[in-house]
This record gives sequence, structure tokens and C-alpha cells, in this order.
Amino acid sequence: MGAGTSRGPAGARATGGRGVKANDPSHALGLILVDELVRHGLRHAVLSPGSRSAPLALALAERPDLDVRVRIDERSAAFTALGMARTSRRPVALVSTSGTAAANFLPAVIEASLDRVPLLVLTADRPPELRGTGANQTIDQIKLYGNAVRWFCEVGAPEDAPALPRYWRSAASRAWAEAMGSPAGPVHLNLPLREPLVPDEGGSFDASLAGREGGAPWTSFARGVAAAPEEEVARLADLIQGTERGLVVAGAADDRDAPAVLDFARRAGYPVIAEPTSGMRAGPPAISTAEALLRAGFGDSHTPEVVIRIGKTGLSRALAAFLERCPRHVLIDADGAWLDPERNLSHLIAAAPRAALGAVPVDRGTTGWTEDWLTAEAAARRAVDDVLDQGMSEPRAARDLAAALPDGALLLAAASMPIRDLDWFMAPRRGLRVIANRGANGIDGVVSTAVGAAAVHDGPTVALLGDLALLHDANGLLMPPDETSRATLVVLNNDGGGIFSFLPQASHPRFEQLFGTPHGRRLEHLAALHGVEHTVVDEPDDLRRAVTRGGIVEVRSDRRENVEVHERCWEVVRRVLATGG
Ligand SMILES: Cc1ncc(C[n+]2csc(CCOP(=O)(O)OP(=O)(O)O)c2C)c(N)n1
Ligand SMILES: [Mg+2]
Repeated sequence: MGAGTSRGPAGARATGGRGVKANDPSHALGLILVDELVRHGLRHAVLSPGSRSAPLALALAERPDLDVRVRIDERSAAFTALGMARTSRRPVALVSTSGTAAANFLPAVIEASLDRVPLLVLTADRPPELRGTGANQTIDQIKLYGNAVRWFCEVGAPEDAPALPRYWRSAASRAWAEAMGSPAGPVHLNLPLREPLVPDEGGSFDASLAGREGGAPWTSFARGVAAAPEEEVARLADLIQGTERGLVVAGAADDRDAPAVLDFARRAGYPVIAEPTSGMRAGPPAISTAEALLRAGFGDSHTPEVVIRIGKTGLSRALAAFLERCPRHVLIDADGAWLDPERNLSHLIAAAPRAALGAVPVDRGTTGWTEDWLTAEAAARRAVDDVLDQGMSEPRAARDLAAALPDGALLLAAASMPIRDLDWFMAPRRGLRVIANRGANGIDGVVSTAVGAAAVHDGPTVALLGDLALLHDANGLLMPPDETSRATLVVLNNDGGGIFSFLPQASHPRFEQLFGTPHGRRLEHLAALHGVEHTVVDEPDDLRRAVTRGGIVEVRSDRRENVEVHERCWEVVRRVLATGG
């Protein structure tokens, strides 16, 4: 990667800090920011081509210890970085040139903000003298992402002054700390850069670039697992010890809490309504058929006296209505996040669920209440599985995919029916990590998120998504030819937005035009354009074989039939509960 190479691999020498030379202020800023972030643990960067950002691109590319990926489309770049950061739980650097390039990051920045994914957004900008003048490719980038970032810093135009390298290292340290703070999320450094943008061989930069000795960060940052105050644990323990009819509801949560929460649930005798992203749908007392049970009215006779909730729910109207009725509703969240769409929280405990629930002494074990839920789960599971076993369908594809993936696989589920089908039909299992962009529930960026996740996940990575989600992020397939992706995209192709057929507008005379939006596109053509494998799967056995093959695996479906198979599942569970078995 071209410029600056006459000085050898400048980035590699920058790691030690001593004796590193920069040729000009923009060059120095690029080298120092990247060096400081690497000292904190940066391993991956995604960038898009541009001139103003050249000092950053070159500094990143010169580091042998960094994985740098390039995407032509900035929206796709941002979701690729999001997929990497979500999967690795570590900040990923995202770099753009000035102008609308930076604006295209917004959807992914919003998702990162709402779902607490650490991202380091580095936007190159024009220096102050060119702003507001009609200068080329210049927009107002100050606080471009509004409240969606944890921290914004207008870094200012670099100069050759002794105090500046220390300021840049400190700012990079703070960016890292804010991204990994409580709550984690995106940060935005806006970097006005003056020419020369490619190192000036004849130039000089005199201030020392040295970082801390031994490759240490300028200001290191550590965040521990948030414990609950002792009195709060004691109050929680009283409540739980005194309440047999309790339930754990685990939504989109940190799956590292799963072992401690499941252990707590077993000790307390509380069933766990476990959404797939919680990592808690892993055998008893996890309930995998909550949707069918609640739709069948099981919750009317089994209203808990206390709900302990972990993470964000929102996939199910039936669950939302159920939560509204629960008299005591405790949310335990490591950041104390206000997750309360039902406006019914009675307690919010700002602590890591594994710390708070792990500290609660209770040893009630299985009770009649637990048995009731587990018996209903077993009956509903059998009934739903019998319906799904009758032939290929969208819910069956979701169920079978989750069951067929090998241990160590990662499954990304797209909004909005794929993640619901997974929630409503996936059987309990261990060994599978399920992720989803649930912060804003967008259908955007799914392909890119999957490709990013696959880049850092050590095992098979598969996405389950709809046809509109695929087409919406078709540019996610626009990768350099030498970058082979290990992601498999299982596309439920119902020629439009299947979710809308479940909603009241389904009977509107202009439904197809306004909501269904059939496109008639042949996915094999998209696959061919990008040199990606494409397979159509009709038989359930073929799906199982195809899931880790890579490329696009298409399951064709019909939106009307899809509504019918869902209805059959709900109906059969209603009947089974009514007849007591
Ligand atoms: C960026 C964005 N635009 C629009 C929506 C609204 N929306 C929700 S689901 C959906 C249709 C999704 O269709 P598809 O991906 O084919 O999945 P299906 O509903 O057919 O399962 C749309 C447009 C959204 N969630 N995000
Ligand atoms: Mg669709």
C-alpha cells in the first residue's frame, strides 16, 4: 500500500514509539491514532476509499497486526464493522472520507448505539478554512450522529506542536474507553486533515510521536462486571424466597450471563422464557414455545407473581401483553438501561445479571408451578413439531436451521419474521450462538453484518434472512475478490415482505403495492453478479446439508401459505391445552 514505504513499514516501527518519524502533521495524526488504538487492542478496521481519509487508510494498512477490510459502500462498511464488533465484543475501527460517505454510517451507528456495540467511527473532514465555503465534498460533520454516539470529539486540524501527539494518544484512549464503557457503543472522532494527505517525502514533523514504554496504552481502561449492592441483593433474595410463582424472561441479552441465570432459575424453580439471542434456550427450565402457549391463553391461568427480566424483549405481542399483567417486574441490566416498553417495571437493578442472580441464595428446586410450565412446554413442542414436520415452510426452515448447525456455529437472524420464527419455533439446544440486530430492528445491513461476523467468528457463520433484507443490502456482497467469506445466507424468499401478511393491512385492496412489495427478482442473478454460490433448497434434508456450504441458500415460500402454517401451529397448541394433553 504505496505511499510512505520509502521509510519502510512506518506502522510497525510506530508500535515501539521511539525513533518513529512522520513527514507531516496529517501523517503523524494517522500514525499515532492507529498506534494508540492498537495498543488498546484494536485488531480490525473497515474502510471505504477516499482521498481525505488517506492518512488514516495508509496508517491502518501499514500495520501488520491489523486486519483491514475495504468496502466500496459506506453503509455496508459500517454494518460489516458492526458485525465484527458485535461478534467479538471489541471495538472495530470504521473509517470514511468526508461528506455523504460519513452520513452513510448512520444506520449502523444507530444500531450500535441501541444495542450497545462498541464502534470507533473515524471520519475524515475538511479543515475549518474549507468549511461552509462550498468546498468540494464538504458537509457539516460536527455531531453528525447526534445522540447516537457515546462520545463525539472534533479532534481539530493536526499541527506540528509538542503537545499534540500526547493529546491524540489521550483522545484515542478516551475513545476506546467510551466505546467499552457503560453502556458500550459507538464513538465518533471527526478528523479535519490538511494536505499533504499522502506523506510528503520532503516534509518533516518534529514533535515526538512516542507512546508509553513497552507498547502500553496512554491511558489504559478496564471495566469490571457490575455487582449489585448488598442491600439490593438481600431485597431481591427476600422477594424470590417468598415467591414460588416466579418466571425469568430473557430477551436479547448478553449470552455470557446464561449459565448463571439458568443456574439461578433451576435453584428458584422458575421457568425461563428464553429468546434465542439470550443463549438461555438450552434445555430445562427454558421454555421454547412461549409464543404458542401465551397465544393459547396459558398465561391467564399461569400469571407469575414476579418476573425477573434479563435483556430487551419485543418480538412478541403476546409476551408484551403478558408482561403488562405481571404485578412485580424486575429488570436486571448491567448498564441500568431503561428497557420498559410496557411501562410496568417495578424494580430496575443496575448490575450484571450473572453477578446479581448468582448472589441470590435460593434452593427451592422444581415445584408444581415449574412442572406446569415444563409439561405445557413438552406438549406444545410435540404439537408444533408435528405440524412443522409435514413439509417445508419458513418456520420449519428456522427450526431446522437452528437444530442442524454444528456446535460452535454463529447464527444471525434478521428482522423481522426470521428472528420471530426462530424465537417461536427453535427448540432448546446448546452450542449455538444466536445474534441479531435488535437495537433498531432494521432490515438494513444484514448481509454486511453476517459477512463481518463471519470474518471474526471462529466457526461456521450463517444468516437467516428474508428476500427484502437480502436485496436491501445487496452491496454487502460487494467484497474484494480475494476476500472469501465464510458466511452462508439462508434466504427465505417469499417475494416480498411476509410480515405484513400477519398485520391488519393484509386485507387492504392495495396491499401488494404498498406493503407486500413483490419484486420478482431471481436471486441466482444476484449471486452470479457477485460470484457467490447459489442453491435452491426444497427438501428439509437438503437444507440441513446446505447450511454451512457458503453463499446463498434459497428457500422459496409463499406469503399466504406462511400465514396458514403459523395459524395451524397456534391452533394445534390451543387444542392440546384445551384437552389437557
Ligand atoms: C431499514 C428498514 N426499512 C423498513 C423496515 C420495515 N420492514 C419490516 S419487515 C419488512 C419486510 C421484510 O421483508 P423480508 O426481508 O423479505 O422478510 P419477511 O417479512 O418476508 O420474512 C420491512 C420493509 C425495517 N424494519 N427496516
Ligand atoms: Mg420476504
